[in-house]
Amino acid sequence: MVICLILNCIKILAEYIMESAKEERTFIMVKPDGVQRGLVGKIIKRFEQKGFKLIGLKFTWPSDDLLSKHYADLANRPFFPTLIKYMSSGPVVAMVWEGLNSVKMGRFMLGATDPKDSNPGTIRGDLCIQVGRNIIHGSDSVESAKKEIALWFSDKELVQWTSNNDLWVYEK
Ligand code: IDP
Ligand code: MG
Repeated sequence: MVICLILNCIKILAEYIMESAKEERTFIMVKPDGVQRGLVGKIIKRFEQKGFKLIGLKFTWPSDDLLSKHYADLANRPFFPTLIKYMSSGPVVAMVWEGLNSVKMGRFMLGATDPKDSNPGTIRGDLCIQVGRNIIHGSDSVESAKKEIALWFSDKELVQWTSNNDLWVYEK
């Protein structure tokens, strides 16, 4: 009786952990060159087809101030001024995608920072050539995803919804 109860508790806990893991979020942004080259639909389609759930979407022309905060970790790099100039040169599409391992898988889907090192089949590997025009951003860790989502979106802009797709994307 007691063993059954303990096993049931473990099962409930495991289910809870799994459900939380499915709620991992990543921040993905189509950069100004991706927008100008008409790649927004193609990029959104890849994340939809993978099975991730769209939680937030914003078409916006970011300020230097917002971009400097977004890329604060790179402030001392020699390419920082040109990076901010590039990223503020036009509108971007900022997105939040949710799903199991969305941060790690999102990075795989993007490919390497420098397109010359990105495998074919990845977004950068298929759709761009130079590191300074690499069309897309994706969070590099769960911690940075949380920071980036909070920087680009207010809580009200993130949509809670149930995707019927999830029944077929996940085992349970
Ligand atoms: P990531 O975008 O793959 O996370 P980071 O190292 O965080 O790569 O760099 C942020 C962005 O800065 C890159 O996506 C790219 O646009 C730009 N960048 C990185 N390294 C260079 C470089 O050596 N020259 C020019 N731009 C660079
Ligand atoms: Mg980065």
